[in-house]
Amino acid sequence: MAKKERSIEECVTDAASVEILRKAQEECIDTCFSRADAQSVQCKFGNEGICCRICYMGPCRITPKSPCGICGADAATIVARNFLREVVGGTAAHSDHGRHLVLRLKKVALGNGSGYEIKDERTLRYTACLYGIEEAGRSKEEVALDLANLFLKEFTSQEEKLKTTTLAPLNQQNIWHNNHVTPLGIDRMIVESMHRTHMGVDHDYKNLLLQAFRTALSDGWGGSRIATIVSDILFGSPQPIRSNANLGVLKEKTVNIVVHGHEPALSEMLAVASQAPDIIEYAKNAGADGITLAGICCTANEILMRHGIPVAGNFLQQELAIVTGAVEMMVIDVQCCMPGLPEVARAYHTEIVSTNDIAKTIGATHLTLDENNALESAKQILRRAIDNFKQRDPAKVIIPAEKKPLVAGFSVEAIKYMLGGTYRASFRPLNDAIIQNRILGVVGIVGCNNARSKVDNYINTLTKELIKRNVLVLKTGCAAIASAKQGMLTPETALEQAGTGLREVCEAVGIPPVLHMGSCVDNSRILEAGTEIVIEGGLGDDLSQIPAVGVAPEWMSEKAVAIASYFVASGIDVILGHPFRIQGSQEVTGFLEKEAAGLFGGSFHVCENPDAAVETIMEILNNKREKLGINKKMERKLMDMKDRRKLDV
Ligand code: XCC
Ligand code: SF4
Repeated sequence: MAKKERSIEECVTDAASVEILRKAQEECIDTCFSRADAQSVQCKFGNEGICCRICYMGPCRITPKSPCGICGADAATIVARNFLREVVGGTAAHSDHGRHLVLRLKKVALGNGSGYEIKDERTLRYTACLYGIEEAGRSKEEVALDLANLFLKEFTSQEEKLKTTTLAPLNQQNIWHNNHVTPLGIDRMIVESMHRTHMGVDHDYKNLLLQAFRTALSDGWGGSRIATIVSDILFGSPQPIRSNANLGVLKEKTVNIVVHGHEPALSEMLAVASQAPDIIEYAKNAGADGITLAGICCTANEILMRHGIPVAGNFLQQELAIVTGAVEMMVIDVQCCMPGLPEVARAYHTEIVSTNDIAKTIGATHLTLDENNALESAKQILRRAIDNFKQRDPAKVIIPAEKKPLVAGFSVEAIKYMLGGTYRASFRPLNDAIIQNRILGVVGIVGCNNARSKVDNYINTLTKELIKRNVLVLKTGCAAIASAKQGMLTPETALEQAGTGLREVCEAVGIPPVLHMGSCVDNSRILEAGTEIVIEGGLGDDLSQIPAVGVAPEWMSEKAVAIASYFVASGIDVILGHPFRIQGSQEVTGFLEKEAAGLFGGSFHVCENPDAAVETIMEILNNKREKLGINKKMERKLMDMKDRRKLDV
């Protein structure tokens, strides 16, 4: 039975996407939305995690009649193995991205940077200190080389615990130690997990799930954290910066180039190259007014955070950007780039250019970056896009007017600075605001969109309600772009939409109530922020005690599974907008949704709509506040406010 086709308004929320999805329909272009509708009802066994394809006696499925696979694996084993493999997929993606950056840092340190350099020496030296690397009196290259080598060991180490986990609060480290989930080298965690999920190895669902948490920790506190740190060193630590988001950032008279994917190395070079006088000249000679570089997904977040490059959209707008008919080239690298892009592009003049040898797509032009001459390579790509400008068919172009202003760039360093000023940069004012009940807690809303649900709807409904209830919202990934498209990343929004306490703080500090902290690897910044809150004092000894929650409302990728898992293993409760594929086993569900809390202080909660999520989140925050003994003060504060209101009258 085929699923019924959804209306455009059931698929997307923002005006730009509505307009372009309509154009796609009129032009008979298949998109992820129509393909989602065309997929018949999804497999129940797959969805519940009880289909095992791990060996060739199978596939085996668990049914009331056959409660075990051929080898005797029961539902719990099969579900837990599948879950662990998803965590492995996510961890591998983030970490391999991190590894490439470390290798680049090493090249720069050795003097083979070929256009890349150490942009942020302060962060380099600060990081070196964190890891006990001598930096005083040494050149930045010497320090960078030691740091790069130390980071490489984080991937390969066989026996040593992951050093980066020592950046976590001490109590956190003890919790991990006591539960035997402190990760060793990242690569070892991934290989060991693949071994343990092979046919006939680890069958104890709890043992498998603990390994899932351990592997995820090697992502959040390892691969992702390293990716963030090295990106900051090479490309600069983000500072608040203004820009715009949504398809309206594309321009009618410029050559439009959209970068999409995750690794910032090439997009950074393209950002630099797009400003070069010879390139702008080249574009003008081709009859354009200049070049517009815009981003999709996390590449967008990376160059937005550091250069203010506008955002064309999030995950499910990648095809829509092409359907505008105004994109000369889409440059893709790794992760979240749909294999269907070239098919959409065929209807227009857009050229899809893949740039990473580990990620090729049939129908895309593959242009590898010349490692020895990165800037010239980037320029060649841009010239190729400019040459394509003349192929644009004006009759096929519709660029929506819709775009919203935003402020992004909230690295932990930037937040600290905004809160405390140059000389007293610290989280103290935030902790105080939480203790005084002006802010009730901090919620990280992260992750993807999903073509099976209405794009951005859950994310934005939840965000709005939380800031109204005096909760500070931290964002990354496509969830951050969702808020950007709603205009919620501007300080002005605070005045209009935030509750009184949160508004006071945001006004005083000059920040929006929704802070864009970067790409998906930058979820490590949320862990870092939580650590700062713990270290600042007054809100508990580890991340499980602070009033904080993580939410992945519309997630779709294995990376999101890994992220959610390292949040929970770090003691932070995580709300999922739709469940993991674990429902086929009560044991696994019980472990992840209940027992995990006993081990780490946080667990998973499934809330299928934003209203349920708000209630669950407020209850969790309230419980944490109660345990910290800061709720009493809330009553007093509320009384104060009532008194004041009387006076106002
Ligand atoms: Fe991909 Fe990072 Fe998800 Fe967006 S949020 S759809 S993973 S781009 Ni990471
Ligand atoms: Fe079936 Fe066991 Fe093989 Fe899985 S590992 S496919 S349950 S026989």
